[in-house]
Formats: sequence, C-alpha cells, structure tokens
Amino acid sequence: MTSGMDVYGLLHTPISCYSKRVEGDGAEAMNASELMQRALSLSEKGYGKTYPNPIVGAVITDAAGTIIGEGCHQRQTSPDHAEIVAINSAQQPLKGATIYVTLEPCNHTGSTPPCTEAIIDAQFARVVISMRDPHEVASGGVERLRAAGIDVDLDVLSEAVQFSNRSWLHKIHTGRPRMIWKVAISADGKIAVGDGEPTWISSEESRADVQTLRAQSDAILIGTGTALSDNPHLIPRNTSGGKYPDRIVVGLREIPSTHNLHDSSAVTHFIKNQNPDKIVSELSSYGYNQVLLECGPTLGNALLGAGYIDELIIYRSPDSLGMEGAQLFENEKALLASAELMSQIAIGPDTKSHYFIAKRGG
Ligand code: AOF
Ligand code: ZN
Repeated sequence: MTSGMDVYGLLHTPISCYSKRVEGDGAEAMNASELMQRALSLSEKGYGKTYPNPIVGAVITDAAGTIIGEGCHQRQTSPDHAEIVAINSAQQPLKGATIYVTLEPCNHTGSTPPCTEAIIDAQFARVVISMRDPHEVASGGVERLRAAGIDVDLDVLSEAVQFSNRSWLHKIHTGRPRMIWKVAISADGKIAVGDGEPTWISSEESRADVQTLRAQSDAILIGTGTALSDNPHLIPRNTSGGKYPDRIVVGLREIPSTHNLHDSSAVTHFIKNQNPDKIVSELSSYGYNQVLLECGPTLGNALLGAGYIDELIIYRSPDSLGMEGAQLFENEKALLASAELMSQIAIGPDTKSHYFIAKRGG
C-alpha cells in the first residue's frame, strides 16, 4: 500500500507544473528526469481532452540546457501533437536542441504529418523519450530518428509516465476503456435506501473532488435508476471549458425529455442493454480511454462481476447508516482484500481510497 504524496498518491491530481527555470549559462541545468517531470506535468493538462489519443507533453532545451519551448497535446482544441506544439512555441532556431517527450514521436501520417520528420527537419541533436509507443500505426519513431543521426535516449521517468497514461495504454492493449467505479459509502459500507431523493453520504469536500475525476474522464456512466431519481447533469463544475465528458445512461427505462441529461451541454448516449459484454462493447466503440462510473449497486456489481471494473475509488464517510442503509458491495471484505490499495487520503471528514481491482503484475 502507498499513501500520501508519492507518484501513485497523486492519482487524478495533476502534478503541479515544475517551476524551476534554467537561467544563465546552464550551470544549474535541470537534469533529464527533472525535464521529463516537467513534460509529464504539461501532459497532464490534457486529461479528459485527448481521447482517443494519449496525453503527451514535450519540453525543448537549447545546447546550454535552457528551456526554449514546451507544449502538450490537447486534441479537442488542436490535432497537433505535443512535439509540434513545443516546436511552434520556440522563438529561436532549434538546430542542436534537445526535445524531452513523454511518448515516442510518431512516425506516421494520421491527423497530422509524422513528428519524426518535424524533429529531423528542425535539426534536433537529441531526443529523450519516456515511453515507447505501443500503438502499431504510429511506432518506429526511435529507429527513424536514429537513422537520421539523432541521439535517442529511452525510458526516462517511464514508470510515472506509463502510470499517468494507464487508461490509454489499457485501451490500446485490451481494446476497451479503463473503467473507474466511484462510490460514496458510510463507515459500515452502506448506501442510503430512500424515497428517490438524492442522499449525500459524502462530504462537500469529497463531492468537489469528484468534479476533478469527472473532468479527467472521457465519459461518465450512470444507470437509468440514478438518472430518474437524481436527475443529474453530470457536468464537471471546475473545468476551464472545452468539451465536457460524454454522458452514458445504461438501462431499459426511458428518461423523460425534460431531464437534465437531454440538454445540449454534452453528448449523451443511451445504452438500452443490461448485458455487461454489450455495454462494454458499445463503450469501446466510442474510443474512450477512461470511463468514470457513478452508477448504483446493481449495474456496478454486474460490471464488477463480469471483470470490467479496473479501479475503484471509495469515499467513505465517518458515519454509519446501520439499518437505514443497504450494503453496496456483495462482499466488501473479499473484494477489498483481493484489490490493491494504491492510495488513501483524508478529504474533509471522509477517507478516499483508491484501489486497482486486478493487482499489478498479478
Ligand atoms: C497524440 N499526441 O502528442 C503524440 C501522439 O490520430 P493521430 O494522427 O493524432 O495519431 C495519434 C497517435 O499518434 C497516438 O495514438 C499515438 O500513438 C501517437 N502520438 N499522439 O495524440 C501526441 N505524440
Ligand atoms: Zn506525432
């Protein structure tokens, strides 16, 4: 178990932008891993804004080690890859410069020309890469750059970068989005059973934290039960605008056209099916990297039982519900014992625990 502010404790909280700037003759130059850390921080600005593409950041230094350009990929506003955004931000010639990029530069013509060609044309001396690109269509960048006489270093900060891009990597490897089930439960593992009115178990602080989770996801999924009883909007409150996550409503019941989910603030897909395989196959067809589940126990446990939940985020309040509540998980003790606790932090009066369902390497 890890807790607190290590790299795994920063889940869904972008590592704040590295502020150390290099001045003068480069005597205090940031080392390769510090520069890659900066590229990683930049890439995280893309969370929720790049699907079906990965998050990618890039930093350019001159021969003295001074930062002269940087950028990240934000597909919703521009198809330009991070390398091109960084190159375009530089105000000086790039001959002999080094580019630090979190993902191997692409070697294909897709929405844009190959980044390898732009790097070769600009006469970079060195390319430092965190992780290689497993996406077949774009791969081969390292070989292309080396063939052009450019020095290429690999695997700088690769564990942290792979972790930050785990949803996209998961999609590339499995063909389906990474699914994160977020739940709020009482100290005794229960949810309120009520009269249809939304009942908040978690604190205001936890509910504010959920807004960040929403903003960093490509889609938010609920069942028709939640849609009918809570009439949610599912729009993150603290984003700087841009496209909001798609809304996915699963189940057979009709949602009246007056409900908030029918408004035009975000795309809504209605999946009229209760079969976990069918639900996930439709989600996969949309190309999402990450889907946040805010559904109730029936749908959540069905997807969990079918092996489709990859991560669990539990906001646990200090209060017990006793007889007033119903157990959320079918067998909480067994579930949590077999999961991997990645981080545990206090949020207001609540405890936020983040689990991976399948243990890494297990
Ligand atoms: C990105 N941003 O900064 C880098 C990417 O559809 P395309 O043409 O934009 O190509 C997407 C692929 O390009 C993506 O899956 C990844 O393999 C590679 N590199 N993609 O979206 C970037 N460097
Ligand atoms: Zn590219």
